Amino acid sequence: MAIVGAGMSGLCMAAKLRQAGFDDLVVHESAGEVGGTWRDNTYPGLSCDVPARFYSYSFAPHAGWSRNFAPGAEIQRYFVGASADLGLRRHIRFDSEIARADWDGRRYRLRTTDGHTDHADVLIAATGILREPRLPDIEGLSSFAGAAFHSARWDHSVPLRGKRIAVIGTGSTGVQITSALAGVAKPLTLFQRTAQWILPLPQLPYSPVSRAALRVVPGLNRLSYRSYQHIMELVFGHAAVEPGWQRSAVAEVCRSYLRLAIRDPRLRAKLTPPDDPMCKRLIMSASFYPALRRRDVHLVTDSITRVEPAGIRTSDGRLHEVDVIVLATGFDAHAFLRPMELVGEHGQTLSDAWRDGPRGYRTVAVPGFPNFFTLIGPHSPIGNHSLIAIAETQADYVLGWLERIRSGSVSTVVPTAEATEEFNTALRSAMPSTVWTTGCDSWYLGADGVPELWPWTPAVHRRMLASPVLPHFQVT
Ligand code: NA7
Repeated sequence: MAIVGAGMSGLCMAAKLRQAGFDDLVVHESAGEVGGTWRDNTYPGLSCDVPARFYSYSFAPHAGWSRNFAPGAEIQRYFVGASADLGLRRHIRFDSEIARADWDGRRYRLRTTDGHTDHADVLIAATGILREPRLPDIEGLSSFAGAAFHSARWDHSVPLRGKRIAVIGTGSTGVQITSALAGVAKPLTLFQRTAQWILPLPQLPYSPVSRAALRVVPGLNRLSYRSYQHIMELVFGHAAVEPGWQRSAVAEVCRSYLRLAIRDPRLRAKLTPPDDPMCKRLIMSASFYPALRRRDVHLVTDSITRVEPAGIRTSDGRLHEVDVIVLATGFDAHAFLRPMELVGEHGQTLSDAWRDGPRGYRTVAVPGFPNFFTLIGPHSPIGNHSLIAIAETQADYVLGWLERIRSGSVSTVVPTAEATEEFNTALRSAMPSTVWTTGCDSWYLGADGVPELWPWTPAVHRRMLASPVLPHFQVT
């Protein structure tokens, strides 16, 4: 078995395989360490917007989280620790980037970017979604005389204290960076193209006593995980996909918070989003609005016309002179697997199969590509849910097929085009009830404007992946 990627989902799959007694597995990781996006993102203020007690593997609880929303560096340490504690590191081939995988009728022939070859009976893509930084197409960016870098490629050699810093982008990343650098930068200028709704969830430290209690009584950790899961599913799981009290409540909290936290009507007008709360991914922060109230933090809403050696020129003709430009402009969330090329039955490439956008069978498989599975694949339930919980559901499902392959009852398995079409039709017809179609642009939307998300609750995802529906597959 070959797993591509040793980020959160690749480690999850490897751990489940090891627990089930599979030993013949290799995890190909293009970088030199595990962790995926948590390894790559090291920007100031980075933390996860899903509660830490829920954003961890259910099979590897961690009592040591310092806060309710864990800092990025702690999460990265957790993955490195888990990869060692679960005995996964000997299965990981670091600096091994798969360039191509060809199905030869029986198995996949893998080729790495440095020319090595390998074979796998089963190929599992765990390549993540927020991997490829999206650089803005702003004229003159390369002419800037100071330091400019994407948030996921933070240049730690650049001094920040007392510098004039520009942050472009107001997604979760831009908001976290702004909150962290307010008071450090002199001044910090935030360039906002579209205002975003903010849910004021504060960062709260866990006391040493509560951490010790969870260490001594592991049941408390499980209880905590389940409680967070229940609350997240009850509120956000429903709010995003169907109108109801959950959606109204989240919207009301966001609107009231803006009203109460920003008293200056001009600033409030600038910060009022044109769309409904949660249409774009909801931002959790209790420190962003306070940061914007500072005199040394400026919010610019005039659009950027170009970058010049001295700074950023906006449409009102003003030049904002800065020393550092941070591009918090997000990721190409649709580059599933790419640039790796996958070749399936009859020489069909995945690029061809996905010419009109990534489509899969119930988030885990693709017709025409036998013995190939995806974790956090197309239309996975992302919303504001824990992707770890989603990956675990998918890994358990894949494991079910691998048990069949191990027992000899199955040698190849591939979903039928009909079942995949039927699933995608149902998915599309459920989309209008979701909040993502209420009129905004975001990384959730595919090239055709349809959200590439799961339009039902996470519980429906679990039910759909509880066990394989055999007529949906071609099996030999
Ligand atoms: P996001 O959420 O995709 O946000 C990107 C931000 O960058 C967003 O505010 C964009 O404005 C802005 N942007 C993008 N291109 C430009 C240009 N050319 N000019 C000005 N502003 C621009 O990425 P994040 O990294 O913050 O978060 C990604 C996910 O990581 C997040 O959802 C969590 O799941 C964790 P726009 O709104 O498009 O007008």
